[in-house]
Amino acid sequence: MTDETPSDSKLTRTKEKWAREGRFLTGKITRPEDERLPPGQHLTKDWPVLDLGVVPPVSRERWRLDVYGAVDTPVFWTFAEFAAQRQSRFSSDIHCVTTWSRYDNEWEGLATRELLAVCQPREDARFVTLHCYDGYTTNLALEDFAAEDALLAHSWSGQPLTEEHGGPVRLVVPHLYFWKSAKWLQAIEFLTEDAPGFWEVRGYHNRGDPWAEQRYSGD
Ligand SMILES: Nc1nc2c(c(=O)[nH]1)N[C@H]1C(S)=C(S)[C@@H](COP(=O)(O)O)O[C@H]1N2
Ligand SMILES: [Mo]
Repeated sequence: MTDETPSDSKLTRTKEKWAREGRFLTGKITRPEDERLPPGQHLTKDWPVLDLGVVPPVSRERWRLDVYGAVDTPVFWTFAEFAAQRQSRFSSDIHCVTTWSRYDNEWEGLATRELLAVCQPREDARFVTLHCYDGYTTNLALEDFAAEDALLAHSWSGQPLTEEHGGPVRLVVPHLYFWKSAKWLQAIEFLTEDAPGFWEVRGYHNRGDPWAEQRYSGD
């Protein structure tokens, strides 16, 4: 451990530099329908850990989820209340902007579409910002958050999500680069205006579609 704050860490500075230099861009932007691996990615079988370097201590007992902002029904759940909602199991691929991809991840949790049915976003809600227990944030357009395979996951491969991978609960949005999949999820804020998050204000693309290689701002 050092006394550097996460936003001033070596990793953060290195990734900001990659964004400035356009590192890992292949220039390929079309997706052949039968290709599962996005351009510039390579497959890995293990599951790397990537975050700001601070694992916030939050047990299932202490975990809370706040859902607020431009919604008709704000939600404040304990883990037990969250787990009592209708559960889904989805299998999906992970694509990290640092070029690793991992196939066939088995997730279990609350589908974002189920959450939307509960909290009822207002007509003018267009974006969500995810707030995390480590201070990390990331933003999504409401349509991306509402993807049919997106979920708030508490388990992976039939086991509780480990703390290094974002337990008790993380977001999983499979069709976008993995930095959009917020670990240690604490709150979901619905917004009428977009509010770029931690990496989005540090040179990373606002949407992050791996198939269009939207790695950095301006790609
Ligand atoms: N709360 C939080 N969520 C986060 C991050 C983070 O630093 N803090 N890093 C993001 C990035 S850049 C990636 S690639 C993935 C990594 O998830 P993993 O460690 O489970 O592979 O988490 C994303 N979600
Ligand atoms: Mo990442």
